[in-house]
Amino acid sequence: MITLHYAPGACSIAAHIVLEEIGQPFEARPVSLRKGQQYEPAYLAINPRGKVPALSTAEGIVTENVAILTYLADLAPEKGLLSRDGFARAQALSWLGFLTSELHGSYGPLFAPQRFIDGEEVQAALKEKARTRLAGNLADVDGRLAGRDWALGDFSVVDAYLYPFFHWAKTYMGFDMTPYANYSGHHARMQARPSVQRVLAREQAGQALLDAA
Ligand SMILES: N[C@@H](CCC(=O)N[C@@H](CS)C(=O)NCC(=O)O)C(=O)O
Repeated sequence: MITLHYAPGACSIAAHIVLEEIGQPFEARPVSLRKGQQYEPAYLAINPRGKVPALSTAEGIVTENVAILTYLADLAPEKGLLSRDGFARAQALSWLGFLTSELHGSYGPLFAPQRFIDGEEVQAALKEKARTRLAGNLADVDGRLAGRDWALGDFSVVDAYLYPFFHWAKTYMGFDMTPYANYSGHHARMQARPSVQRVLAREQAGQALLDAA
C-alpha cells in the first residue's frame, strides 16, 4: 500500500488531495515539522533531504512534489489528472515547474530567513523583498486563472498543488487575498471538493496526534 508522509498544512497537502482524488487505498503518516521530526533518523531514512512529502510505494520511495504528483496521476489515468498528450502534458508540467520553483520558492525567505542570511536587520529586509516577490507570483497565478474554473480547464494535479500556497499567503503571511479574485475563486472551489474536505479533516486529526505525542 502507498504511504504518504506529510506535515499538516504543508505543501504535502497537494499529494494528499490527489491520493483522495484517485481513490486508491493509502496510509497518511503525519510528521511534525515544528518538532523537527523531519530531521530524525527514522524520517531521514525515508527522505534524506528532511522534507515532506515523501511517498513510500511498492517500487520504492518517491520524493519531490512534482514527481509525486506525476506518479499519482499516472496511477489512475482514467481520472485525467495529468494529460499523457505531449503538448497538454507540457502545459501541466510548466505549471508544476512554476509552482515548485517560483511560487513555493517565494516562501522560503519568509518562513525561514535565517536559512538565507544572518542578522535581524538584513533578514527583515530580505522578508520585505520576498513579500514583493510573492505578491508578483500570486498575481501571475491570478492572471493565468482568469476565465477558468481550473488551471488547465478540467481539474488536475495543478489545482491540488495551487491549494496550499493560497492558504499560506492568507493565513501565515497575512496577505489580503481579495485582489486575487481568480485565485480566491479557485480556492473556494477547492474547499468545496469532498476530497479536500476529507484531507482537511485527516490533517487536523494528524495535527492533534502530533501535538499530543
Ligand atoms: N522541493 C521539495 C520541497 C519540499 C519542502 O520544502 N517541504 C517543506 C514543507 S512545505 C518541508 O518539508 N520543510 C521542512 C524543512 O525544510 O525543514 C518538494 O517540492 O517536494
